[in-house]
Amino acid sequence: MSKSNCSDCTCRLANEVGQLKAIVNAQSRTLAKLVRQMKEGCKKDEEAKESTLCGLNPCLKCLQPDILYHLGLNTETTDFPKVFGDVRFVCMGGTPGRMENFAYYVMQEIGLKINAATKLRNISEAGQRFSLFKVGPVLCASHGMGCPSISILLHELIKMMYHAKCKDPVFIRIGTSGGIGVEPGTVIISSEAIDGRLNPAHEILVHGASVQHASQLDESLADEIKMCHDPCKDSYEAVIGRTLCAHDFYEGQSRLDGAFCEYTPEMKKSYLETLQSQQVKNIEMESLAFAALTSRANIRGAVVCVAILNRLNGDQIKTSHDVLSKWEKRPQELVARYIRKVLYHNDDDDESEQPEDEAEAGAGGAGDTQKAPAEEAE
Ligand code: R2B
Ligand code: URA
Repeated sequence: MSKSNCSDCTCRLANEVGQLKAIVNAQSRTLAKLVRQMKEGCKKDEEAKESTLCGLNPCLKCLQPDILYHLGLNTETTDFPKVFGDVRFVCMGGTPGRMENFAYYVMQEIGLKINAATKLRNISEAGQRFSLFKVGPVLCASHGMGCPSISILLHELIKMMYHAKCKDPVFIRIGTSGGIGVEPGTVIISSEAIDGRLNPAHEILVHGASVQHASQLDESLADEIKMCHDPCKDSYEAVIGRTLCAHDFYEGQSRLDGAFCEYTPEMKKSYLETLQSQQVKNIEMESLAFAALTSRANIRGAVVCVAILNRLNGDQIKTSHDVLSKWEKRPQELVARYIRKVLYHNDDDDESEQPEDEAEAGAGGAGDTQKAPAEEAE
């Protein structure tokens, strides 16, 4: 055997030993946790009887089965508590591809692994509308564009949390936006969502009448995510500010480059300057529905978006694809750090769950990651 073959082989063996070590470590952590739970008289199982969501449709319990049509799932063919009962974070973003990448990224960041030959499965493939991936306690979903689209997804994800009896799930939207007076590439964590009239409410028409739902976001969650930004190490800024949610990309955001435009550049300038004077930091298209629906259900919610241009300087997005994809990772990075922190540093009972180093964090819940999407959601 040549020298280089031999060192390749040693290297592969060392890798495999490392991976096995990680799996054994993760299993002993899980075992220790289970023993602790048994000692506590299965208190956790008792607590898991209902979800913590509030204000939901009282008829939900009568729907047998409940069909989550756009997710391609129903309560008869999927055991929701078993498959989704451990979900603690629901992350959503515009496109299926971005959310699939985020699922792999978060998997690595929270130290989970799947077999190299296995792929994460899109659990919602049958619905043909949204993509949905599960990585241990993290669900990653794509929501499409605009409030009607994210609203359908949220109704079905909230029902999923209810049927699965999830406890205090945190919902986070990660996305892109147009900045107002901020350097492109800045990450904006929304303090609240407002509409084009600067009202903090999501208006829907029910039976032809206007119904307004408050669009507040969880302030402490915004602060916790902001704290995951390191101004010394991160090469970009992260700020907390108000987010204007428009129902359109062009006229609704006062662009001059849409197919139609019935206002002047001066009117646009004046509107955007008014927004800036009212601490609006960015414009996007989903935060109103996201904030309204999560807060109605008593779910802590946050919106974390990168600004891909400064709207005070123009309308068209001229930044290269490569730079845009680098910027799009910034909200993902902060949110993954937040999730990692909650999972490994906040649980007072969980010293043993902390990853000792990157390799050992690797196997925590690997089987879980593989099974939930690939097998249990069938
Ligand atoms: C941000 O980007 C999309 C429009 O390009 C929209 O979904 C949003 O909120
Ligand atoms: N998304 C928006 O909704 N607006 C922008 O200007 C950029 C991204």
